[in-house]
Amino acid sequence: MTANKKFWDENISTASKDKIKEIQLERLRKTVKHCYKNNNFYKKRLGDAGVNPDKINSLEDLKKIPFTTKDDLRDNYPFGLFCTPLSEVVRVHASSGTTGNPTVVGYTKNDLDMWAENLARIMYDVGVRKDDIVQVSHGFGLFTGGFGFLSAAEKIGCMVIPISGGVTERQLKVMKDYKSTVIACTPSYCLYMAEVAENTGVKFEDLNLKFGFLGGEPWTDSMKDEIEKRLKIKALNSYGLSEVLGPGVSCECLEQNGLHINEDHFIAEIIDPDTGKTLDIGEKGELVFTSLTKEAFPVLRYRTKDISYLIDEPCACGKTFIKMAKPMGRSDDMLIIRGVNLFPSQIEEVLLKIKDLEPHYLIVVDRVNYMDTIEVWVEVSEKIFHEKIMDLEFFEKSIEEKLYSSIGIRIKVKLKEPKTIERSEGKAKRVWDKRKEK
Ligand code: DLL
Repeated sequence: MTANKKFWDENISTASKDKIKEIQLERLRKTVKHCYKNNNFYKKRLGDAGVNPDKINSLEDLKKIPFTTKDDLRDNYPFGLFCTPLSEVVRVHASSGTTGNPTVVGYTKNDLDMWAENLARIMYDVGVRKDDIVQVSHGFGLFTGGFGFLSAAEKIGCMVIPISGGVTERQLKVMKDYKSTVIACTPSYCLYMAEVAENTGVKFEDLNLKFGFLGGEPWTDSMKDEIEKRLKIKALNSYGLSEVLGPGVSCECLEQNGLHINEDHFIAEIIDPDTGKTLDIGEKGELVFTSLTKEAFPVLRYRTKDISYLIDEPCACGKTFIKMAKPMGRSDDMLIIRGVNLFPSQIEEVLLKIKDLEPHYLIVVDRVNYMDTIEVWVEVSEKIFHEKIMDLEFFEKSIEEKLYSSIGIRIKVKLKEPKTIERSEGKAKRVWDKRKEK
């Protein structure tokens, strides 16, 4: 790899549509066979749907393959959807949120290499080079963000600072002293850094940052403008999900009008979330991915629940991969709080087990100083409230601890007088997401 090449792998990044389709078909055939042969769940699923893995004759045949869902992953927890022996698996990650069965994903050595390759290609193609210094401020752990960017940047040959999230003043000091040129973190954390910088007199114009690869949560164009203005960087939207890979599934190029999907490794479809019907290019619906090169944890038509649409137009950057519009919400009720995925049902499960609470609650999410905040308002029983037999502040703290130990994020609890939380005659409104009103 020479430092002045424009693309990481020009043959692939600028391949013709036909060439991409040819690669996709060959790899799809291989993946379907691999799933069928090496995993009982997929064998039964495909068999029940009448799919003969030896008869995948065109990409159109993809539509015959049944969808895979998060519930399938949960039902087969922890390793039931792995398609290689565990002895071949060298790493696992898991989707954030720890109540119930999280979704565990596994990688063989080849999978890790393929992951690094996918993300390295994305980073290189927008201009990251060996002499760049990459500050990875995504969490390291079961979350895929930290390790994903670490391996990709190392593959390019960059110097990596695996600083993880938090301790923002130190982040800024490191950024200044080590002369970081690239940052990878969530967009909300990026803006929070900007604020801490302003309060502590750090000026981004004096630093060396050029690019931010920002993702892990939805963000708007106005947030992008704000980040670019305050941090003086190109803020590129990076998308991915653990079930499919982690970061590295798709990312914006410098044109910033859609996220190129690494099409030689993933086939993207958009479906109507209600009917499952495949929609056309440009039509908005749920993103579905099929992996084409994964060994330990391939996915066939995985329903992401993310809402987007596909853009199939020539791009000025020269890449020919199809693009997806930035995800604009979800078709389920999953919340993303500071990068952590959370379902309201996880909170409910904890609350309903606590004596003296009523089953009336409201989860209030907001973004204050660019950081997500989350509170839960919950009614206490009449008895507790009127007889004042308990220190309510103490009770709140004990509920907060219970939520933290089972969900893994700090949620502020506010106890409310009985019958003060609005009732509903239809579906209960359990979440008030004030971020959507901003
Ligand atoms: O968030 C992977 C990742 C890490 C992507 C770092 C980019 C950067 P999960 O924890 O499994 O994986 O969460 C996946 O997060 O289905 C989306 O709902 C949401 N998400 C991820 N990136 C974006 C983005 C990682 N750029 C879930 N825009 C996905 C909108 C995003 N939503």
